[in-house]
Amino acid sequence: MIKVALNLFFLILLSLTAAGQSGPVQNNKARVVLSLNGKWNYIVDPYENGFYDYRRKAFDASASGKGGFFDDLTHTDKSELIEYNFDYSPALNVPGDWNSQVEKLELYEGTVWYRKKFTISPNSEKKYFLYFGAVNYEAHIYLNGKKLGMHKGGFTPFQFEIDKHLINGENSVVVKVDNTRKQDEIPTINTDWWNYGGITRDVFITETPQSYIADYKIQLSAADRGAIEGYIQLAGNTQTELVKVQIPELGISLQAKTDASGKAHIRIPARKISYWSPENPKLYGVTISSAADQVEDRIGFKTIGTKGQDILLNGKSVFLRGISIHDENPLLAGRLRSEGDMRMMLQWAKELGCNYVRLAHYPHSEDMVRLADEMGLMVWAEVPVYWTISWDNPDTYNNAKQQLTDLISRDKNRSSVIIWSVGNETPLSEQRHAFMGNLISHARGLDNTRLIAAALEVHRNGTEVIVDDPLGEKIDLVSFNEYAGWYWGGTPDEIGKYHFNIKYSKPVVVSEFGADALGGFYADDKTKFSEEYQEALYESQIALLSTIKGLRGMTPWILADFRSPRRQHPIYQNFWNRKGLISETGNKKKAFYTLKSFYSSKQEQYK
Ligand code: GCB
Repeated sequence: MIKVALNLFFLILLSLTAAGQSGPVQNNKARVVLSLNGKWNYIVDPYENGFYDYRRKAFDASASGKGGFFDDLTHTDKSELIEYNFDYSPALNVPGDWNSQVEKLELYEGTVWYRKKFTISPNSEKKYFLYFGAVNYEAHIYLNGKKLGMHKGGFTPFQFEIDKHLINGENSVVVKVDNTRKQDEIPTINTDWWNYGGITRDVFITETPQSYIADYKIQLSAADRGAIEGYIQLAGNTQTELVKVQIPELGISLQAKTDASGKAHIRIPARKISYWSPENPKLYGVTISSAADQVEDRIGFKTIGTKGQDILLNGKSVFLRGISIHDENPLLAGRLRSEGDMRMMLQWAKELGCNYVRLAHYPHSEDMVRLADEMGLMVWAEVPVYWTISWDNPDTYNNAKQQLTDLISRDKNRSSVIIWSVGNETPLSEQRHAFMGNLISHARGLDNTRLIAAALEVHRNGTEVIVDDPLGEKIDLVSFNEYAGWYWGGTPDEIGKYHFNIKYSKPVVVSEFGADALGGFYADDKTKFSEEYQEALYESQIALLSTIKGLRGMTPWILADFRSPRRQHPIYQNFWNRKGLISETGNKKKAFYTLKSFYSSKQEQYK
């Protein structure tokens, strides 16, 4: 009864939130006219003095809409009272988190104001958007003192149309960024990663014609490898018009007519496609054009599916030789800032023998996913529905759904993405099943060309490790995190006594196992935090997991050490989660080679 009521409630919610949501222009970077990356002046504002008056009323909601730091004032009259000044304030690099740039902000959680001045000569025939790749977590955006809007969610892009607010000449953009953790948000207060605050990804201004290509999906049909399918969506002054898709290398040039809503569905028979795979990361140049607009992309074509306990990439059974990765540079702590940082991480995964990466636990940047396309790494992409979130709160659900929508919308043309994951280690309850179940249906509704998964938990009964979660019915893979030999189950030599009882006959892709090891700390294989312990654990885990008949992949935890306030041992951890196979100085630990050798045998087996 409760279940039915909850489902009904979520259904109503789904229909209420579906309307009017539109993400950023597809492939935004291909259209940049002005990058706002670089130095931004900042003011740390722990009491939110620049946002609320002394009665705690928001300035931007007052009758004048003025009074906050977003006015970006400087003294013009010596008798004026102004208690801030961006011009004389220090600067932070954007993209970049504040924690790793300013020592006193290392542990800061709260509000920081950012200000950037830029000059532009807008063309009245064009449209302009102010685009943010990601801001963690809550952002209030103002242009020339006017509020453009607010965005929540630290890892997904958003944009505002700014034609009406742009000035010919100097403009000021002010962003209030608040990374305070809150129970009802996504993620919630408790995570095992650093809560890096700030404008962590690119900011730019995009220019388009009045009628512009807002979105497109151009992918191989899930059902037919001989057809490219998808749509083109125009926006702005849309009317029925002809749009075109060209893929010169495949001899494709297709015209289609948009309907009254500006959308044209396409289906293109395509023979002789060189299918995308890790061995052959072939990307085709694709041009999408309308009467007024044109966008270029590079897209690979593949299918992914399951049959029994097999995962089929382009119809062929594959083993996912993976590793989990956080969006963090171990060498220069902080979020990955540039293509070089990202390439380093993915190159390490390649050296490990990977054909697959789990981009945990939240959307990584679009650039990372594009690099995976290019470098030939399949991707598990995830939203931060992590641990114990507020399952009963409709706002929390809407937030999770929006983040999932934005992730899928952004990366739906990326050939590397094979899996959308709706969450990690969420505890069993009716409310959680409804919440996650609805996210799964939502993801399927948005994209039928990828697998849907979630990292589940195991439960134990003696030496039996049980995977029995109602979500298992709804997802395509059996994926679980399992820490035998670390959080439970004794030392690595004792792992062998366990066996699995998995309720679902689907491909098994183990989403995590691992052990902390301080790089360069050598001891015996029973000494926690030593490289030998981690190495022995990898050997025993690989032996244990190999007993699972349907094992088709894994992403051990994790490629590189990463920072986490939960990890406090003063000798071994110092705020670092040490489960990396690579240390924070970039050294490969012993277990790196254990996994590498297992992957090389799997590569041989699945040739
Ligand atoms: C997990 C979590 C991951 C943690 C890891 C750990 O199960 O999914 O976010 O970092 O364990 O090291 O405990």
